[in-house]
Amino acid sequence: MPNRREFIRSSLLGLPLLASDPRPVQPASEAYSKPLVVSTWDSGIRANAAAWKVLARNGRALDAVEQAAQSAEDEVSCCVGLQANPDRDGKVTLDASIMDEHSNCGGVAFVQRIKHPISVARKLMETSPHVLLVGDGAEQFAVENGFTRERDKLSDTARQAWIEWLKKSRYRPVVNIENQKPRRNTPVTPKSLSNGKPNHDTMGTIALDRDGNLSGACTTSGMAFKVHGRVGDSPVIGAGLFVDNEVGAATSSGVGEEVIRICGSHLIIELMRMGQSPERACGEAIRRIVKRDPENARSFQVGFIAIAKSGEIGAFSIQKEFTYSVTNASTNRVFESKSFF
Ligand code: SD4
Repeated sequence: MPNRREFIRSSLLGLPLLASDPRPVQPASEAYSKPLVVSTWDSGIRANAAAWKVLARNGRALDAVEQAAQSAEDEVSCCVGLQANPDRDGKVTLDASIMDEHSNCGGVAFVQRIKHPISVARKLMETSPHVLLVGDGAEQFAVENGFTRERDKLSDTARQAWIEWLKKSRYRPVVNIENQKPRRNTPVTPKSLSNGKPNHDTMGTIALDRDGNLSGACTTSGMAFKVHGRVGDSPVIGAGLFVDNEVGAATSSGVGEEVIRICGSHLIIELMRMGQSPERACGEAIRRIVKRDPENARSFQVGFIAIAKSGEIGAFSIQKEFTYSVTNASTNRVFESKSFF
């Protein structure tokens, strides 16, 4: 079992982080020591590794979450970024947002051919008076700021998936998720999950750094085969991402329209401000979504994760099998959240 120093060293060297550590697991409702990073899904464990390189050197949570999002955007086998599934017209369109400990925030939506929308969002946040740019304007802003326009080309896997989808051309959100069957409230080893091809489209990452500051980032290709021009929750501050440095940080994955309707991430932070635990607040947000349309709620997934200023974390989803990854100096685990159904 690696000790803390080995763990940090292996992380810094970019080695695979621990996978099957048999230590008893801290329940999600307990506070984790800082620095700490939590990402959506089991592929979040790789995003966390990128974030950890920053956090382990006492870096800023903002830099850590940007690194996590960039690593997801880079990953060829991932479902985020330019290699992801396209919309129904065969175009990959990306959304991203970022928020720091001072409530600075930035988002870009409906961006094509830009590899790191998360960094365009950060650039927007840091250099302009605006918080959200879309489409051509966002791309123009990116190019003016030194980002390269990539080739307009689908990955082979995405092209195959799109061709398959065109046979029926029916838009229906896929409920889950990554092909794995973790037991409820037990840790899941990333190794045991890696055979499954992920079919989620979003990486949300929230972090608490050694100084006690919170930040978050959310990056997505959006729902696969969506209508051209559709934008989900991920670039919308308060929906797919929200950070309040006095309270906590929250982010989401799943059907963005449902998250936008309840201003999900903002709602969670406000419930936490009123004293609810991160898990309870995530659960309340999920209940509001389900309550609006209980019958339909069985057919789609939404999952939230949250970190409190204290280091307590929580998650909740509509359906089973929403997983999230937690990394700090003593933990590097994937958990399955509690779920409504
Ligand atoms: C969206 N929330 O665009 C994103 C999609 C997602 O796993 O999370 N997929 O609505």
